[in-house]
Formats: sequence, structure tokens, C-alpha cells
Amino acid sequence: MPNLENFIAFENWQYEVIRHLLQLTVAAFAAGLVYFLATSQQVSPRYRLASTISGVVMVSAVLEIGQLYIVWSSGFNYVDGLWRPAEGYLFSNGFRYINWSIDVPMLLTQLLVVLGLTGRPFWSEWWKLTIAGVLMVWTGYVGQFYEPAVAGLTPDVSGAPFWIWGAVSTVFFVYLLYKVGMLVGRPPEPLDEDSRRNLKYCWWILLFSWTLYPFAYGVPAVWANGNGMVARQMLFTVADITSKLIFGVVLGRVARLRSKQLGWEPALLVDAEVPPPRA
Ligand code: RET
Repeated sequence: MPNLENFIAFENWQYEVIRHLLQLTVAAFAAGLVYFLATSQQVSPRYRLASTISGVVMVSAVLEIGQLYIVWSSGFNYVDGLWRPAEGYLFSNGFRYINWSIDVPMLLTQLLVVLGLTGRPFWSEWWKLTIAGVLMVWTGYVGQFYEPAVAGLTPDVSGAPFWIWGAVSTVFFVYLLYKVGMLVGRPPEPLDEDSRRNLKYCWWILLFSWTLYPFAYGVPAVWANGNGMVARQMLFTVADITSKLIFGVVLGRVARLRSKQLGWEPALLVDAEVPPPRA
């Protein structure tokens, strides 16, 4: 079953706002990619995987939201003053979930790297976070197929699975928040004041932005029209830019502070010594 967006005729402003939101997200992540690549040398090799992971997150999101943008831009026809879904095109928020299957484990891995976990303690946390993260996303992915049913558009299909899969996903979500809260609250490495403060910011950024996703999931149940769909894409946009980009920037700052503490000096290419010519 397709998403609710495919059942709605949009007013011009609604259609354009959604198009701009998708474009904004692509532009923000493309810019983010440059930022993370450009700052990676300021991070010591010990934490540098965090910059690489931010790059991976940016690329996968640019591809996914870029694809949504293309489908949104070409998948509607302007007829009788409204944008109506075109025959043969499907706008699928499901692609977002596929993207989260990569990005959720990546963001959690990034946090473990910056917390300084290595070896056995790293892997022991990593697999729990990854499995819970993937199950959270995939159970929600199944549930979102029941959007039209929960909005009352398909009387022969029950909307119950929407709530059941949403609830199962929420169990994994709460578990993840608990795990991350514990890790950030009791960091495995002793931290200086500045790093600790920025790590706390990361926690609040994660808590705020991740919580927006279940709200976006629930929109079709309470607000099944054009305005609701604009609100939903707004929620996705704010959540995405905050959870991937802003989170990555602040966590990157922690990585740089930690690197400096450990005596890391970024290479100054202009001062590099030129080796004497060989005889
Ligand atoms: C779903 C289904 C409904 C219940 C809950 C959900 C949680 C989704 C979350 C997604 C986070 C995504 C991130 C992406 C970054 O790239 C699946 C919507 C709780 C928390 C962080």
C-alpha cells in the first residue's frame, strides 16, 4: 500500500513547500559532506572514524532524499488548480526507512567511537545498538504501509497493524534511548569539562530529533490531508537535519576537543620539511 501522499491533491503552496523542504535537505547534506571532509584532519586518528561516518551518513542521505525530490518533482500533474498524483508514479517515504537502516547504526557507531570505546567493550555495545536500531526501523517500515488503512481510505484493510508495528518499534526506541543515556551519562573515558558539556548537547540533540520521527509516523492517523502531509515532511526535515548534520557537527567538536587534549596537532602542510635531495 502506498503512502498517504499518493492519495492527496495538493494546493500549489503545499506542493511547493514540500519540494523546497526536500531540496533544502539535499543541499544541507551536500554542504555537510564538504564540512566533514574538510575538518577531518583536525581529528586525531583515534577518533577520525567519526568524520568518515559523518561522510557516509551525508552521502547516503543525499542519494535518498535526492531520489525523493526527483519523484516528488515529476510524480504530480497540475490539473484544475491542484497537484494530483500522476499515473504510474509512487512517492515512497519507505525510502527514508531504508536510509535509516544505514544511518541509525552509523550514528550510534559514531557515538561509541567518540566516547573512546575500543576492542571488546566497543563490540559488546555495538551489536546491541545496531540490532535494536535496525529492528526499530524495520518494524516501523512494515507499519507505515498501513497508513491509508489508519486514515480510513481502505475500509477493507484494518489499521491495527499500523499501531502494533509502531508500538513494537517504540519498544526498541526506548531501549536505545536508555542505552545511549547510560553511555553519555557515564562516559567510559574521563572527560574534561568542555568535552563533557558538548557530549551532553549531543544527548539532547539526539533525544529531541529522534523523538520527532515517531510523531511524523503518527501524522496520517490524525491529520490525513494536504496540510498534514506538509507538517509531516517538515517534521522529517527538521529531524533529519538535526539528527544527522547538527549531531555530527557537535560530536565532531567533541572529537576535536578530545584530540587536542591527547596532544594531536593537525598537519600544517606549509611548514612541512622538504627532504634533502638524494645524492
Ligand atoms: C518509527 C516507527 C514508529 C515508532 C518509532 C519510530 C522511530 C524512528 C526513529 C528514527 C530515527 C531515524 C534517524 C535517522 C537518521 O538518519 C520507525 C518512525 C519510535 C527514532 C536518527
